[in-house]
Amino acid sequence: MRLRGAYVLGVLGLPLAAHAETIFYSNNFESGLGTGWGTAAQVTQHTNFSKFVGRYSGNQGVLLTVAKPSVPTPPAGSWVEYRLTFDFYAIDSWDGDDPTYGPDYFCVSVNSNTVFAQTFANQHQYQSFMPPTVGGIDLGYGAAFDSIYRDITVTFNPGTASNISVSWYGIGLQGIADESWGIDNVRLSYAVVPSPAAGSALALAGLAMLRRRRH
Ligand SMILES: [Ca+2]
Ligand SMILES: [Ca+2]
Ligand SMILES: [Ca+2]
Repeated sequence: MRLRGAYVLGVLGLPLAAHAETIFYSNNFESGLGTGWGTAAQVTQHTNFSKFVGRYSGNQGVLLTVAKPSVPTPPAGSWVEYRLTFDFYAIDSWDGDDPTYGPDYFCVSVNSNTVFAQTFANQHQYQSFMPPTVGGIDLGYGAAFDSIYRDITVTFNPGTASNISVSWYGIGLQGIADESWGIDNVRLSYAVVPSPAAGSALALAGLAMLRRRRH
């Protein structure tokens, strides 16, 4: 519940407009991977997707590790909220919640805590996540439909670790010719926001908006 509320807040820009956001990692991969990526990471180029990290299938995943920035001590009544934003490319015949061929999950964890776990479909509407920014249409690779989801935003608590390790991974996908994915435009940021007591009211408001959007 908190996850979806947080996501909608990011989409609607409510706290982003009110509180300055400091970006401490940003990469569109047009100049390559850069540092911090695990050995499975690779950059692929495609006309309709630009350069991105991918493609992956099956239960494969990719890891990014970034040093946790030193952040200012928040004033009383505030706390530091960390955010991960990225674009997700769902490529070819993802089955979403289909009982026979699914479920096909795409997930994200930060420092081993799952912060995103949603099903995606390209052949029908049966998925847990909201509709794509682009698609489903055939954008490339196999003839099956593909989808682009821009600016997926999740909030997370990095805990006391000195690094922030982000893992993106699929669960239950078939081979790369059938179902694959990539990520692009990855950003990590933080913002000083009202303390959880004040923030939870905003999150509930965001959740209510999401429910209206989905119906
Ligand atoms: Ca790119
Ligand atoms: Ca499948
Ligand atoms: Ca395709």
